[in-house]
Amino acid sequence: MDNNNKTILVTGSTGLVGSAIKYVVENGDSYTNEKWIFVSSKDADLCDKSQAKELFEKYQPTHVIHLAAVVGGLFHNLGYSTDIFRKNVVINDNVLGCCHTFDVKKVVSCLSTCVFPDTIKYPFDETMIHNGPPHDSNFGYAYAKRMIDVLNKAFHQTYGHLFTAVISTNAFGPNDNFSVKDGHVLPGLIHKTYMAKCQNTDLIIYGTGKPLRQFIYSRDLATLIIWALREYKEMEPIILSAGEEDETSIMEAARVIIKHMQFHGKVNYDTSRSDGQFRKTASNAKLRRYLPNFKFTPFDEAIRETCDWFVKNYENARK
Ligand code: NAP
Ligand code: GFB
Repeated sequence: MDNNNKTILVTGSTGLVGSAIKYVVENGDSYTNEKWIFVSSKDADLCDKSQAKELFEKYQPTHVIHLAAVVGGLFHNLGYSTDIFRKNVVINDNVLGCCHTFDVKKVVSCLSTCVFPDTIKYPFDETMIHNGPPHDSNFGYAYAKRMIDVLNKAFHQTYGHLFTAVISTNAFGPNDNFSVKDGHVLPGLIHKTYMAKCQNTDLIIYGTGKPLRQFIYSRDLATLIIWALREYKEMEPIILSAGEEDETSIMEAARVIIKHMQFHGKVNYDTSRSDGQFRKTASNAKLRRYLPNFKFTPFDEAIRETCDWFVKNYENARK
């Protein structure tokens, strides 16, 4: 363990991933030499360079976990690519620029497996990020995320900084955005199943249900991001994902949600809606070389916890 005192600033900490990091830290995964600071857009609008600078001046972080971003599921990405690209590029430039100015020792930013090209061989690995255009459904988000990798390399090449990134698969868990319009598939389906059950209506699943995803529970992702901050010394990114064998179809994921929500009504597929990228299978071989024994929460258990959280927190959940 590194015994130097650390002040760790977590941007985007009111979101799905940030709140999971807070949960993990507050439930025991914290060292005495670590001071954690969790911030959101209420503390500073990171699109605004001067607000970003004031935030860094105030907290003087030695380490940063950078999560703040405009984030959404497939249908949000299809509708708002301009806003998503422009805001995320500005947020990332402001945050990494401040990390440079304020001499931050280490930064871990969060990319997504949608950064990978659409047409390359599976599984993706960390060397393939820039090997071709991303899937058209989320090119704005994907290109903005790719630029974090470019900035990390540039800061390393020019100044020797250790600014790195993790690449997460589709995450879910408590405090997710359960908006049917803007959120990701699992929170969207949990919300829709809850409504269909309450209103005695059919559940409509978008698309064919055939696309495949590797889902990750936000609390597992949080544990791995904290590990990366403390232990991962490479500037090159690392994929944080369960194995390829855990790839699940949307149809199967919906079945697990329906079981835990105890929904007994009819299920229909709206095939006029986009399927998005068919698959984005990522290799976790690099992660397994570092952490061969890390245990991911079984999908069934993580979905049960998330459904329970949503029902219990329905009034205040983001939706
Ligand atoms: P989220 O739930 O939508 O949370 C986004 C966070 O960013 C919130 O805390 C929000 O603050 C903050 N934020 C947004 N705009 C901001 C601004 N202009 N200034 C300051 N803060 C701002 O997102 P998430 O799912 O936790 O995602 C966190 C990170 O993981 C993102 O970088 C995302 O790209 C990455 N990631 C997510 C997934 C996934 O499936 N969710 C997968 C791969 C990678 P407020 O609450 O104050 O608005
Ligand atoms: O999580 P999601 O919205 O985004 O999942 P991606 C989209 C898949 O789920 C498509 C199907 O195949 C949809 O047709 N689906 C079925 C639904 N029902 C629903 C529903 O009610 N809501 C939603 N949202 N989808 C995102 C990227 O891709 O992955 C982001 O767009 C990000 O940029 C994220 O990288 C991790 O998995 O397709």
